[in-house]
Amino acid sequence: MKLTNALALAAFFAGATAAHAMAPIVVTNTQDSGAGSLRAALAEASEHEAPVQVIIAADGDVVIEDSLVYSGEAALEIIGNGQRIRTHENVDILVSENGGNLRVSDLAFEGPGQFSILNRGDQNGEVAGKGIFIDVRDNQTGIVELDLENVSVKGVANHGIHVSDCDLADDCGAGAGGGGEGSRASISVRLNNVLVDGVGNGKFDADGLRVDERGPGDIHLRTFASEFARVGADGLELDEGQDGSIHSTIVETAFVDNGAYCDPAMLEAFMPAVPEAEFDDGDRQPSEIPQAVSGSPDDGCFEYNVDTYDSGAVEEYEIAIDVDDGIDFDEADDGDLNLTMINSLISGNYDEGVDMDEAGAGGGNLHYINTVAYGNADDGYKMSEEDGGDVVGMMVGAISRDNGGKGAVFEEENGGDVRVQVVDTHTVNNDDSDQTGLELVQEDRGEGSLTVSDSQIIDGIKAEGVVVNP
Ligand SMILES: [Ca+2]
Ligand SMILES: [Ca+2]
Ligand SMILES: [Ca+2]
Ligand SMILES: [Ca+2]
Repeated sequence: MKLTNALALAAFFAGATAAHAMAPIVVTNTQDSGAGSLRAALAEASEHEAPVQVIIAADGDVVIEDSLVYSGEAALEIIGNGQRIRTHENVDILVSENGGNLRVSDLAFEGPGQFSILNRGDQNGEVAGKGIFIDVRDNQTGIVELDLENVSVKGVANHGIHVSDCDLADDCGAGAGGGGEGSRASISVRLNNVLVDGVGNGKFDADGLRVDERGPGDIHLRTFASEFARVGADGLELDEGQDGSIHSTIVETAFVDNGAYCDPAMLEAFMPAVPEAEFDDGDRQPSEIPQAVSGSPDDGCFEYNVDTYDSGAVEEYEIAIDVDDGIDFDEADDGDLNLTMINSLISGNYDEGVDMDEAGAGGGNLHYINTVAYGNADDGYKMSEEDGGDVVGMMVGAISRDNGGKGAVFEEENGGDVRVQVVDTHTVNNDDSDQTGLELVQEDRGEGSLTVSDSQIIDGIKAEGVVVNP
């Protein structure tokens, strides 16, 4: 893999040099189509086999009726000057349909807005539109790159930004438990001063930024000075299935009020009187418990789980409304989950603030440095690891308060250790002050240690299989 990536990188930089030799394509008007339009520039760029720049020299909004599509495989850079690209139609706004790298600066992308579970974008034959979408080729190799600087994405029904290396398109699901196959390529996403606001409200499971990575290859993410707010599903979701890891660094980025598409206040009326129950063997048959919810504004919002005994009788069932997180990573199969957050805010999200799940070989490495999680409906920060691999965590100058779940959770199953250091950190009033500022769990083989210094864990520590060094 290393050699393959190095060769691909060399090829990319050789290509980048060629780009400077070729004159940029200049957009001279704000028309939807025709000579001098952005659409015409993308069509011309698609003909080139070398990387190409498109410069939007015209002032004013570009209002489009249909998606802007780049079909080249080479890198494309679109340079704006603060223009808005708007549409009243429920369509993808900008698409790189053959996996070409995309770099965009100084542009705003605005969908129709006004979407909600009562005004969906995925009904009556419509396909919910995305803001910026790269579709990776099945045979792609190297690193697929998306770079956005001074960009905003608002008002689309589906994902605000989506990079898909998964052949099931929008049906890939999460990393663990998800499906689909992918290319050998890795994915790199860099965001600098990017705002993703009010997207993903027209469809179930539509995120602010979504990366689906399958087959070999990693996800590399860097965000700086960015914000994900009022997204219908997760502010940021990375799904890394099969071989490969997640490497992420999130700096000065905010995740605020995400995850409310499946609005609990509205959907509560469709819930059964008893949403969960356990039974002795033989007490209840599957026909005698509440059935899956139907007839609601979006039945996909209800998670329905039934476990049965060998006899066929019901052991337990649970029905829950599927709200979403500020940040949600799923890393499955071989590879690690690496997250470093610095000077960042996670607040008011409808499920967890930070929800990390790692399965298969490989561990979780978490650094929360000067981060604040408050007012999230479930845990402030959660890391769950299973199968082989360790959980290594560090909180420095972190705050977790007033969350509906626990302040911070580090839990590990099967082989592997838990090692967490907490320094200069403050937790208070999480889960109604039920002694759950910090929860550490080390199960099965392995050891656990927690070191806490210069910290105020007002709502207490729960440790299972973990030695606490005050
Ligand atoms: Ca891949
Ligand atoms: Ca993996
Ligand atoms: Ca693991
Ligand atoms: Ca263990």
